[in-house]
Amino acid sequence: AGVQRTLALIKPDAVNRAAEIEKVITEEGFTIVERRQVTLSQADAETFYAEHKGKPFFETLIEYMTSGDVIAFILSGDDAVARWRQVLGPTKVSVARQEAPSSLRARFGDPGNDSKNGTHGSDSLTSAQREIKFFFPDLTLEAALTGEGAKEYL
Ligand code: DAT
Ligand code: MG
Repeated sequence: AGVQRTLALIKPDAVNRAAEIEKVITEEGFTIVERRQVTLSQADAETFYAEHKGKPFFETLIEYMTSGDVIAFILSGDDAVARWRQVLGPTKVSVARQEAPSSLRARFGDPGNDSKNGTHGSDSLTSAQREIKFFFPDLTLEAALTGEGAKEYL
């Protein structure tokens, strides 16, 4: 897939363990291109997760994402989008603990709540571009690009 950029998040209740998570990021061979700690407003969180509006977990998710600061990263690396998703493990913490016990969601998610999985990663190059622009709107276009065929996604 070549070198790509993806958007990673440390969600509010995992921010106090950011150092451990950043260690995994670098040990897994990703380069941290940009890092920014922000508080999401209700509107920000609803925009970021717009695809999930109307789902039964939406309100819990928005409440969680606005309960404290998040840390956003642009990660760069070979096949970064898919590889970062692999490091995260399955969406649900309960499933991650069963199927991928060494994954970030198994290690840093809240086992009592499948919404509180502690970390995020873009699910495609298209999502990565949208999410990088969302968290880093001031970057130049070139700095926000992700993937060899990035222009196709603009
Ligand atoms: P992912 O974050 O793996 O891309 P997603 O986009 O389907 O997963 O959902 C976004 C977030 O919403 C997810 O990280 C946690 C929460 N969520 C998803 N499905 C859920 C469910 N069935 N129950 C509770 N929370 C859920
Ligand atoms: Mg998703």
